[in-house]
Amino acid sequence: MVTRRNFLLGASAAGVALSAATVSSVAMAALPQIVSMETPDTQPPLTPENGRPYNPVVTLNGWTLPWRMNNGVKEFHLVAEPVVREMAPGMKAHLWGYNGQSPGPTIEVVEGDRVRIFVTNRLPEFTSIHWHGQRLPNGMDGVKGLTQPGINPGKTFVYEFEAKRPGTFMYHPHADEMTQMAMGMMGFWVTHPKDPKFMAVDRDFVFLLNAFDIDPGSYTPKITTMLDFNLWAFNSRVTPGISPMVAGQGDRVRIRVGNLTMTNHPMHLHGHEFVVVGTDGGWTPPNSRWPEVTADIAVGQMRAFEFIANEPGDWAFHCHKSHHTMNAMGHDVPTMIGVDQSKLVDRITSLIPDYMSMGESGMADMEKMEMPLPDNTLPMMSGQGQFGATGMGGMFTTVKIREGLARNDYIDPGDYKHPAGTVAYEINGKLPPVQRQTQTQSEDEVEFKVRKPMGHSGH
Ligand SMILES: [Cu+2]
Repeated sequence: MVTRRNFLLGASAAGVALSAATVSSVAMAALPQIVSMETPDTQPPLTPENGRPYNPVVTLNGWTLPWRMNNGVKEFHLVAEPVVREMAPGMKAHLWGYNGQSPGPTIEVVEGDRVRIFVTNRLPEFTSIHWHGQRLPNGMDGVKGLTQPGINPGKTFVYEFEAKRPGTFMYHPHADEMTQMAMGMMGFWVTHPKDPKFMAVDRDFVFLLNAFDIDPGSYTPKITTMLDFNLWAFNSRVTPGISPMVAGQGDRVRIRVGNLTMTNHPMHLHGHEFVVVGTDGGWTPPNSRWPEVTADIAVGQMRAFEFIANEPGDWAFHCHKSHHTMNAMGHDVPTMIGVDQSKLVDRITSLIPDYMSMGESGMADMEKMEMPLPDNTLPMMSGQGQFGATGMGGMFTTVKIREGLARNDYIDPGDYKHPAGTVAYEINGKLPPVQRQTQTQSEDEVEFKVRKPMGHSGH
């Protein structure tokens, strides 16, 4: 079992740094310790060692912030600061976040907890934190100018309120949002119900949807981009950098997702039906739930999906917008399907010897594109499965369901071993003749027009 103490001990080996506040005034010495995470790996659930009991969540490629109990108040310390986030092996982004990572740590409290959050600003400009979805005094809502002045660089503000409503929440700046959210400033918040048996599940995964526009070869997101992002992420990670969600066969699994991108994402689960048990406003009434395999999450919304992990296997879980399961390289390639490029290639290679044609039979060429990439970017379609390239990037991961997993076992079990005779296979045989249906219109009267709009704005 993972307790807070052995989590911290284990995690310090894995990269948690406990650092004293750099500001050495007497006032700062009274502030809670700053806990910082150095690795983008998924951390084990943080089982509470004080306060009321709850069933902790697992943050995909993230972690939960430890707190200090001070006269019955849970005290947290968030530090807004520039961070380096590995988005997938081979690509690092220079982002803004909290306590060493973007997104910041997940905050977990219990319904009715008194919560005090110290927010220190180490950014070059003012900030604030809005506690998205919470019931709280108006002056704690974090809207710069409207409910508080900005937190200037080097300053610390304190927010304090009672976590009144159980459910799924987010936090993010409400000061220069376009810059600060495009730079990765956001975090997850879960208020657990007073009764740990209420809505209890075996596995409870949480993550945010976010998006960045980072040119291949560069490190910093373009903050003026409004829709045309090129990296579609779960918790500032893209495939192949996103951890699988591991579950035991028969487990009740919850996946909570918050959307802080600038467009909607239809999230799709393979092999199982889920119900939406929670929204940003709380738990859904049981008689309002219906089974589905895809649920759209609009900008600013949270959804909690639940399903029984009945079917063992490696099941895809991804955004169903196919350009959201791609990475940065090759986003701007024109459609070349059906275009015979051979004559063109001959003429271009006489001018540019290294020229290579692409896309003549679809974009699958991109999967095996092994030409050198610029520094610090990811191929558009990567991801490897046991049968070869998956051609996936961006908002894609798997739910790995295995028989007989221990309750707290979140370690990637590797590729699913399919029982004999259960994998689609190639068959060799003579194709039967085509049976043509009678048509009222002759074929040469039918005019086909295939037109694709240029550009790809309006994601
Ligand atoms: Cu999407």
